[in-house]
Amino acid sequence: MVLIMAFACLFYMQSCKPKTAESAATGDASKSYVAPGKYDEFYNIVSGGFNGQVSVYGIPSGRLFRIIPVFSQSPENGYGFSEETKPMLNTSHGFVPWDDQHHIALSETKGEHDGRWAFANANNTPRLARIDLTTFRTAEILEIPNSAGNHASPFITENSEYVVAATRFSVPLDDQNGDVPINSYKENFKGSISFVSVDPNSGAMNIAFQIRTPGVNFDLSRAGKGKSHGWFFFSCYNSEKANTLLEVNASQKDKDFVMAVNWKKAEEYLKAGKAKKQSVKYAHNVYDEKTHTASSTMRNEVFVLDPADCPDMLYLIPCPKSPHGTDVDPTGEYIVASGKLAASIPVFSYTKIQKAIADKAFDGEYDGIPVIKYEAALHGEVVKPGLGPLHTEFDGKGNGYTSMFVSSEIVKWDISTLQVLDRVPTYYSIGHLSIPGGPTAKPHGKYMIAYNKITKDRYLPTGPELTQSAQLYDISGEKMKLLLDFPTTGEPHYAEAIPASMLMDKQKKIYKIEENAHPYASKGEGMTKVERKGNQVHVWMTAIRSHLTPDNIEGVKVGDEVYFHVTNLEQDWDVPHGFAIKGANNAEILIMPGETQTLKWVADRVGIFPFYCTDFCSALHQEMSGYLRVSPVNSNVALLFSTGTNKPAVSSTE
Ligand code: RUQ
Ligand code: CUA
Repeated sequence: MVLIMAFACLFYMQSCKPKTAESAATGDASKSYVAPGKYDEFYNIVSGGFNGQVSVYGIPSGRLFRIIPVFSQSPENGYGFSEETKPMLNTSHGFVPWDDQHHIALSETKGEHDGRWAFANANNTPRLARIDLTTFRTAEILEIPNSAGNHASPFITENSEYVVAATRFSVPLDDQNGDVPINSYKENFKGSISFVSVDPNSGAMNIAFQIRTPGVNFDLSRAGKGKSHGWFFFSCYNSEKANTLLEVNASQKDKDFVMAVNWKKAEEYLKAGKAKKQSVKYAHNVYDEKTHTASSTMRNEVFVLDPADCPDMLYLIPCPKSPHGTDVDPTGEYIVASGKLAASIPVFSYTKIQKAIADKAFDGEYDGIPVIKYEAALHGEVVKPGLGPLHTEFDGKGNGYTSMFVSSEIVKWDISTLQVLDRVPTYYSIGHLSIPGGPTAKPHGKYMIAYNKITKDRYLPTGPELTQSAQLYDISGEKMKLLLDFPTTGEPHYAEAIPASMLMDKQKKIYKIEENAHPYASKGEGMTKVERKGNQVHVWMTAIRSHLTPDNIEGVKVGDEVYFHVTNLEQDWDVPHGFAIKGANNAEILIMPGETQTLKWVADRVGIFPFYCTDFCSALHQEMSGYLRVSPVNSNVALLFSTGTNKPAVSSTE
């Protein structure tokens, strides 16, 4: 054995050097290598943080496939800029073109990924979005009333019955006078948890009910599953109800709480008419795949359950030191709570929680809600796991993996014995981590991805702002192994990963032109035209390799609002056309095969304005262009349009 080792050392010198990060990574590079023309094993759907978008990477390669615009305008494809998609970003505060996106939840059936939708949160102006995983486009956005800082969301129940959102900041309720002294926090500020139902066929979201809670701050949470299906576990901090210098004042108490919500019970109370109707204002935005157009509707009421009217619906479990995340293991029995400042990780037992409730093993109340005795709910603690535990994912083989922000590492531990089994460094300051299927009842395992907060010295420097980054680990063996660093776009927070086989065969390739129900669609070049309605000029335009119809437009006058309704006539996969015109001060648009999109453009001066296709679509892409003539306000140039024919010349000074 010694001989073999010595031989191996001689042969592979670097594998016997002390394990630096570099050697660990290069040693396993082949495991993350996806050869040209080969597909990745997983889609990794990653939050974009302050870019308000969601991005999609391949695992194990770390290659970036797509940036899905969700809560921010996208210059890449005109989302939020085109007339059709602007309503997606409408809110009760008006048009909000940029938000902060932190968490992802993939739809589930029986606790397992079903590959239908991804849900995403907007943190700042509280909203939930649903992304269709056949188009990788945002299908729906729902604003959340009575919320401020929609950080604790979205979390999904076992059959996607609900996506759930809890408020980060407690505030006075939307229908109350909010003009109160900030130091009246304890009297006037309330928390809120929203249960948003998901239509099992269409995916349509609707706020089924809200639960009014004490004025704590909510953080990451999980639905129960398996035996704990019907329950929800929210981490909460600031049980001190501090309203200033939270870094000190919200860390006074030794323990905050995990709030256990019996949502099946809440449903019963709702049915029994216990909820009160509250008038509020929130936007509901839906993208219609047939008209290729979004609509925004303002809604004005929610149903609210008050725990005072609903006994046995809420319980609190003490949890050390400002918990940031609560995670439920694949069996649904163990609830792992991570206190940002705690020196251990408490693991609660669902069975024990139920017994404690039955035995009334309570330690008094907090705002009228029973507090279960810590020891009565506890399965045990992971002792000395590292510093700053944040989030835990599972491999389905009985192990938990917890990210440690302060000590920059991931710790693997055994759920039943609570023994630490392994630890690996992350570079640096890991926030979330993701194991494919990690939050489900059936993790796919194999890999683990770390999403880091600091990258200093890992990549070529790019001025004051460095790239954001993720790291890929192999978790198929007993020891975790670092395979790859890959940069990400935006700040990655939470992410989920799903097997490629669940999504790749059901991708939408084109929109059928005959199904295009856009009111300004031109389903053939013969339908193109230009029409004036007052100072609005509507251009019914088509795009097909390699010309735009019409490509000569005259008779537009200074001050006119010109609407280019461009229909892409292609019926082939991967042949979008773009449209841009000089001076456009919103954006360009990108139109998928069979789709119609509209760019609004205002004629601000006399002259000739070229327009062209912005997507290199064919050998004659550079020829895919045209001209628009703008005449003075009082000119009598008639509206003319054509492609391939020269109309008789008209002078504007006649
Ligand atoms: S949080 S780093 Cu925005 Cu998800 Cu825990
Ligand atoms: Cu169409 Cu370039």
